[in-house]
Amino acid sequence: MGKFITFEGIEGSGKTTQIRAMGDFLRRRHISFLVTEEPGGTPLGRKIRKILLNRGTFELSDKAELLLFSAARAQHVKDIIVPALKEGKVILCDRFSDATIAYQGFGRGFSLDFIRLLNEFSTNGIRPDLTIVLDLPVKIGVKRAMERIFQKKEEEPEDRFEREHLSFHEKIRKGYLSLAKHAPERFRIIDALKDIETVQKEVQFHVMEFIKG
Ligand code: Z5A
Repeated sequence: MGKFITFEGIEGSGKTTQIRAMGDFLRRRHISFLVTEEPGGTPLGRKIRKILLNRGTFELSDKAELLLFSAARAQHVKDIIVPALKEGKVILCDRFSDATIAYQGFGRGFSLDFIRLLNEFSTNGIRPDLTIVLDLPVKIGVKRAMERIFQKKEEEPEDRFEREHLSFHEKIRKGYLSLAKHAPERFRIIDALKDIETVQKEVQFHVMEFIKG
C-alpha cells in the first residue's frame, strides 16, 4: 500500500509551494509519488472547484457548499486516491477531509459529528496517514493568498473564501490546531511564517521520517 499525506492550513499558508518542492525532492530520490488536490483532482472535481471557488453570479448555500465538497471528494477517492494507494505511491494531497471539518465545521458551524459521518461516507473510511498543517497568523496568510490571486490576473479569480471576514479565517486556524491537538500521532504542525526553504526542510523531515517509518 502507498502512503497518504495531506497538507492543510489556512489560505496562503504555502501548501502549493511546499507540495511542489516536496514532489521535486521525492523525484530526485526516485520515490514514486502523486500530487493531487481538493477540490479538484478529477474532471468532476475541477468543475465543482469552479462552482465553489469563483465568485459567480449566484448565491451558494452553506449546505450546498458542504455537499459539493463531499461530492468532489467521493469521486477523487474512487478515481485517484484508491488506485494510487494500490500502486504503492506516496500521495501528496492539497487538502482533504480535515478541510471540511475546519471550514464547514469550525467555520460555517455545521455539526462536527455530522461532517465526520459525511467524510466517512464520501471517503469509504479512507483517512490520511500523515497530515502536515502549515500554521501562520490569518492576516499574513490572507495577504499572501490575495497577492497570489492578483499576480495570476484570472478572469474569474478563485477568491470566494479569501473574501470572507478575518474572523472566519481565525475559526479555521483554531479548527486545524484543535484537530492536530486531538490526533498528535497523525498531525505535524509547522510554523509557516518561516522562509520557504526552512519550511521545506521541516516538511522533508516529517515526510521522510514517516515514509521510512
Ligand atoms: N475548502 C473547504 O471549504 N472545504 C473543503 O473540504 C476543502 C476546501 C477541500 C480552496 O482550497 C478553498 O476551498 C479553500 C478552502 C476551501 N479556501 N480558500 N481559499 P485551495 O487549497 O485550493 O486554496 P487556498 O488555500 O486558497 O490555496 P492557496 O491560496 O493557493 O494557498 P497555499 O497553496 O496554501 O499557498 P501558496 O500558493 O503556496 O502560497 C501563497 C503565496 O505565498 C505565494 O505567492 C507564495 O510564493 C507565498 N509563500 C508561500 N510560502 C511562503 C513563505 N514561507 N514565506 C513567504 N511567502 C510564501
